[in-house]
Amino acid sequence: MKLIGMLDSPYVRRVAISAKSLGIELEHDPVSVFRHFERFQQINPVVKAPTLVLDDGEVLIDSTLILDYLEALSGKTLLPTDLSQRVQALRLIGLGLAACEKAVQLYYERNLRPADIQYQPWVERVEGQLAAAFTALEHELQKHPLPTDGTLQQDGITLAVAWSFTGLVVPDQIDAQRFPRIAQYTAYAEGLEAFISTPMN
Ligand SMILES: N[C@@H](CCC(=O)N[C@@H](CS)C(=O)NCC(=O)O)C(=O)O
Repeated sequence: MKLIGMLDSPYVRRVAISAKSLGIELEHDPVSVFRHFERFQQINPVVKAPTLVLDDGEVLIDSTLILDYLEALSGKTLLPTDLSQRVQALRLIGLGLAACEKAVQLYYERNLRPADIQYQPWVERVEGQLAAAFTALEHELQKHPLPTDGTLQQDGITLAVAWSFTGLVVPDQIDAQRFPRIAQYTAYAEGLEAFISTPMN
């Protein structure tokens, strides 16, 4: 199985880290959706990262769907089976993915759109949504701290990947004073082998 996409994509990184946590070995091909657009197109005409190419040639997209497949394949899960704990984890994952999406939008807005046609109300809307996602995540961590005992689950992986990615691409949106629990959990996760061996850059 081959994972296509650069690790500076939070979606690719969460799949790569999760695969390691599930004990699945993936071949990794760091094809860029921008710099290697045509090569990516040959693998997946939609050019979305991550793309997972299965051994039989079938092509999957979307990190959450790829994780669904990898969990089914491994017979393991990175989600709690207890329903109320699962709701809590799904809430964190949804907020983490929203933060990734907003950070990506902001990055594209700042780096792909020419400065003279940037639309400030849209930029402010996205910045507000990104801050709202981190505010909600911080609040959740205050209510239900994540374990820092050397283990990793999907909620912690997604949260830490989202925070690190935001710091990489739109660092002005990151404030460890305002979101200390997210920053602290991310520091813990980034110190684990699965994260260290899956660097963003
Ligand atoms: N919901 C998707 C989002 C994937 C996504 O948007 N990836 C970005 C890279 S970070 C991408 O493919 N960008 C190229 C494009 O959308 O044209 C997932 O979870 O995999």
